[in-house]
Amino acid sequence: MKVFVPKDSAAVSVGADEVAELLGRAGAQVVRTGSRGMLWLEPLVEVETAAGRVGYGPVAPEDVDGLVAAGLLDGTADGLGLVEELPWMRAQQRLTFARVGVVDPADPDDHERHGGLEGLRAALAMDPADVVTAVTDSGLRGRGGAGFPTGVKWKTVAQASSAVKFVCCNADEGDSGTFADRMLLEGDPFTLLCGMTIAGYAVGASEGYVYVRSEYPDAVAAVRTAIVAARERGWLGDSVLGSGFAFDVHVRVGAGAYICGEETSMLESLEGKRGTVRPKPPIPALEGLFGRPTVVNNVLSLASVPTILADGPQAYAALGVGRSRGTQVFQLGGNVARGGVVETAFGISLGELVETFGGGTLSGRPVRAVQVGGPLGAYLPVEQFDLPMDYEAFAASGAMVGHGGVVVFDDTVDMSAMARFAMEFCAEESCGRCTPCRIGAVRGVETIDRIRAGEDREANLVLLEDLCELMTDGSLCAMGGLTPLPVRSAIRHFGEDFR
Ligand code: FMN
Repeated sequence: MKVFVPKDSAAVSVGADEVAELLGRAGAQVVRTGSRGMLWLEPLVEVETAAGRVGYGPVAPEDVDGLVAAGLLDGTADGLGLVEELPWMRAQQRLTFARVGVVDPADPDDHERHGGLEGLRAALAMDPADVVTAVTDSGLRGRGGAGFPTGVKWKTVAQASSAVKFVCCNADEGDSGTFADRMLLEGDPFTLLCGMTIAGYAVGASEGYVYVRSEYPDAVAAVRTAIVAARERGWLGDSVLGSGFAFDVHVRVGAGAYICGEETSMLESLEGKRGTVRPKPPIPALEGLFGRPTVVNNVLSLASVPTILADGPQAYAALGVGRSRGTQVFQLGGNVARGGVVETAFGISLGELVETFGGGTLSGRPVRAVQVGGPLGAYLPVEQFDLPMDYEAFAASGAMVGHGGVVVFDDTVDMSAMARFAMEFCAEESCGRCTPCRIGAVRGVETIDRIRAGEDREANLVLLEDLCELMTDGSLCAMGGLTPLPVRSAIRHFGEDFR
């Protein structure tokens, strides 16, 4: 009987490799997969049975002998039951993550058996312009943070006249509390390659780059392995799936700068230069990598495209609310009882994510604040838990959905310290190209320090608000432009921590 053990680095960090080895020695046919995203259950071992996969977790190395003696290898030992039936899984709509935790990410046959090529096949049978239209009709918006409509971006690149165009996948994933890109790269890299190939076909590009942060060595290895296998299969190369369309993908590894996730810095870095922000215009869609028209999309945006092409844009667009269509892969982290990945249609409330899926705090203390959208996202109090996960609803509340990271804090958090951290982070990570970000963040730390020390508090709060306004309006990119979001939200919702 097949036994599945994640090779995902989150699972490995809590002993999955040892568990896999011990199960192998006990006679199991071990298949290494990605993680289902129920991180509190890792290492989660799954056993194939006639009824489906039965789960056991978390399994520590010292648990293996006992579980095997109790019947784990044929799924009869007492465990969690069928993994697909667990409430956490049943309540989700896994489209982008459909195969993550299910397939062996290094095995192209497994990918194909699980329907992984359907989207690419469908796209190659269409006119490239129709592929762009399908992505537009799906309502897909960039999952990297800004939520820009993917179809509009692709149309701009498709209509640009150039013999050379590129598709660049942004896998820098620098936002604190986000890990869905990594889990997709490690757990289902062929889906990303298919998404990039579809993008290339749609816009007329023949080369793609995946820009991965250096902190993700396992993801880098997984994508490289998948590229080699895809080339051998003819899924990449001179004639993708025999269509005559040529496309290849390369991996480039970053060097640890948060700003290199900003798309123009990423392009500079890809060109071998120091990652600093380029002024826009020109936009990357017209003058991107090496000055050529370039699609820059996040991992999750590109990895959502195959399912859109396979099932049709209407099926995707049928999910969600308002202008936030389809599903988002939310990531629960911080002080949360059940951390992990929740892929669900837009419109779920923040409270459902934190309480129903997350189970409240890990510490057991009351939730006080939640930061949504990475280090540049707003802090929200529990009074805002009925806010739907929707780009527009969040913007109207002075917050942002961003890359879908949700970081939970209990009532021991000092929000003036978190506001200070936002400015400190910006000062540390600013590329230095523009003054509001480079100098403003340093002045922001100093001002918050004075407020925290009780020096001229009211005057310094006014000064801080002035500084936030200047950074928002005057920064070259969203690094300095969004840093005021966590600062202002902390003051607005948790003003008592500044007094
Ligand atoms: N987008 C990402 O996909 N990954 C990142 O790590 C990332 N980091 C960013 C960091 C900063 C400071 C800023 C301002 C933006 C960042 N972005 C990141 C957003 C990108 O600039 C860009 O909007 C995105 O890659 C476009 O792809 P999408 O439309 O598919 O979201």
